[in-house]
Amino acid sequence: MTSNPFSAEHRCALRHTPQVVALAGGVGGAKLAAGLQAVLPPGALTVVVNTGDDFEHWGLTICPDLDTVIYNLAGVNNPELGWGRADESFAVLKTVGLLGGEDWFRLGDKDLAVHLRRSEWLRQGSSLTEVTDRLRRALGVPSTVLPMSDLPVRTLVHTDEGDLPFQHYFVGRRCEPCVLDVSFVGAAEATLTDAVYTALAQADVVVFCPSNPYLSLDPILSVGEMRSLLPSLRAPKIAVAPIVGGQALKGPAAKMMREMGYPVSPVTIAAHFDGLLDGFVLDKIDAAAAAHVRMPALVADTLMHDLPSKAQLAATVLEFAATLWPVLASRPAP
Ligand code: FO1
Repeated sequence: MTSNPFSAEHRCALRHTPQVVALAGGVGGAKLAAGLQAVLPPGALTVVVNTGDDFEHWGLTICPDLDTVIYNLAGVNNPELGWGRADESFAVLKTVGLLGGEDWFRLGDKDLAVHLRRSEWLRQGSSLTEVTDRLRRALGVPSTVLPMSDLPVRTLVHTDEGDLPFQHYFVGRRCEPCVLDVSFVGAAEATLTDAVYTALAQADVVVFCPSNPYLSLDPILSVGEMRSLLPSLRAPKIAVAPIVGGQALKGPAAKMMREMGYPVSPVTIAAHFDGLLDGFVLDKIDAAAAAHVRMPALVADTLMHDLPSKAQLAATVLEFAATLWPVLASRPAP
């Protein structure tokens, strides 16, 4: 892997270690984050993570997307499931089930240790930002991982069967109910942390990872002044389409798009983030759609099946972003 993915020309233009911020949800976001970490110098990447999926379970605070990102960046993730840890056991889950407890959400034993420690630290008064930093350091992750807010924001899925808290829709009901809309409870009160604000203000590139736009990236955009801050940044903001060849890379994004009446196309994703992006990356299978994206678009191989392909996509996205630096350089600092 390279330690600086930018071309000599762009390295000279920058004159400092590049700072990259990635906005990410769970599986798809974590994959590209791992690729970005692989091609950037240590400490150059900050991942701002969706916490709309968080919930209280077994009396513990569970933060699935934060954990998925940390496990991927630490290389201890379960690549088959996309969530949880590799070489996991489920003895506690099985025993809780035998004792009549809730076992629909599959918490593994090693994973459970993370929830225990996080909940303990939160009870002692640490912020989610501080706790997340302790966890990523303990797992040897060189990148900064930040929750989108320290205040609770909870994704609520409005379906034809009523309103469902995110994990009840996603895991409990396996995304079966028809989605009418999505809202983020607590978003109006939530604020950006100093850490998120500073990372964005200092960023040279902001990447919208190929995460579900409605369930993973919209919660991040719902926090505080995020939507007004992004357009004021000098850093190019580049999204990678999570829809490839009419299908979602993972999860219910394509099904939700059909249910909400949108064409299942990367063009819909680009339009969804209209006004927030400076560039858009879509897969080569969707090359014909690039002409319908109303911003600079790059066609690339976006499938990430191993670390080299994650790193290759990361390098491609960063080099594309660097081509936009001269265009955006005249913007005033936020
Ligand atoms: N997803 C599932 O589909 N089933 C599970 O039982 C499950 C357990 C689980 C435990 C810890 C964790 O960090 C994630 C877990 N996930 C599970 C994924 C979770 O629902 C995520 O919120 C989604 O992957 C969306 O990003």
